[in-house]
Amino acid sequence: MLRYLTAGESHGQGLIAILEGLPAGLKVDTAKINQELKRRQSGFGRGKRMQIEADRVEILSGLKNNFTLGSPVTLWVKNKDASIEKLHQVIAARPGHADLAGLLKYGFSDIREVLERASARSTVATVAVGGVCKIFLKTFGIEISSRVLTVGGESSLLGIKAKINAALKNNNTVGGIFEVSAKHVPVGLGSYVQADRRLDSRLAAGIIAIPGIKSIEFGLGVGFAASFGSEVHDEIYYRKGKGYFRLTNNAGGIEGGISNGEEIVIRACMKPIATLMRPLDSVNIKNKKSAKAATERSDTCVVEAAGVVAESSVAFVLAEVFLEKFGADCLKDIQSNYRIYSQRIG
Ligand code: EPS
Repeated sequence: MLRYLTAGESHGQGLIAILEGLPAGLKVDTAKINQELKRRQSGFGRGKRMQIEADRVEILSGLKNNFTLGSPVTLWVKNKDASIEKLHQVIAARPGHADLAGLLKYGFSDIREVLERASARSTVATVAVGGVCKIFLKTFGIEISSRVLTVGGESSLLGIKAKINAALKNNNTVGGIFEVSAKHVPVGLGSYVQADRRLDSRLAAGIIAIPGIKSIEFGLGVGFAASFGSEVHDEIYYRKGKGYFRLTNNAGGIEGGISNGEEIVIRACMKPIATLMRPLDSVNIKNKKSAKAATERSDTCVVEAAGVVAESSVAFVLAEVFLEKFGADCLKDIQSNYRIYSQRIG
């Protein structure tokens, strides 16, 4: 079983993840994980915190001479801004953030106690975990990427930049849609036999857990709702040497909760960041009088970064189902199981 836990506050000492269940014998290059962390920090519309931090991972356990031991891998990313004890109180909840529900749920008297962990800074740990999973998947030729499709309804690069600039100028924020795809995923990962074994349900759970994600679709997605069956199902062909193949991929690489050998294609919507420098109406939690929501240093647009985080969520789930199918202790055993399976299915 592949699993992980993360910990850390936005302005605490740093972010940590313990990833357990990787096979022994995998070479882990930390430079590759750092590349992913850097990608997460990038993108047009990122805020000032990204100029302060230069996220870099340190691996504290689970490796010897850069090879996994099969023991838990501890990933540590230090925060440069670790000012948690000195930061001011927050007393007017931001609409759209975890602030109010979190405050009431945990019985706090300062919204700061909520936002420190609810912050999307926690996705540093998600991306560190995803970075390791990507290294594992690459061993089998599986590659995951993402791209921004729209921001504020605009799809051209110029339109997207203009939208983000307008948001920046007006102290506003803007969301959008990104697409994640996974190439060379073998047929047969996940299963229809139980709800929690379906590949699409597991991928959806991973992506919707990223702060700010409001919708998700696979392949043609909502487009299925406007079509006849004959127009949208991916017809099946076979050619000797090539095996089974399709000419279309409306299913987005998953049928019946199982990967079907085509590219996995997922799109998700990231809402505009809830921290607005032109704050919305809220309530002072001390005296219950109307107040403008708290303002904090934040980002204008994080759709590109959210795509990078989603790649990590996809990488984790694909590594998890891959290990379930092909074994989990020793990389060489997994490689040999994978070879035998590939020969069987042709
Ligand atoms: C983030 C770090 C945060 C925010 C952002 C994500 O840094 P700070 O709050 O110190 O400026 O930029 O947080 C949020 C979007 C949020 O809702 O809390 C990061 O590292 O991704």
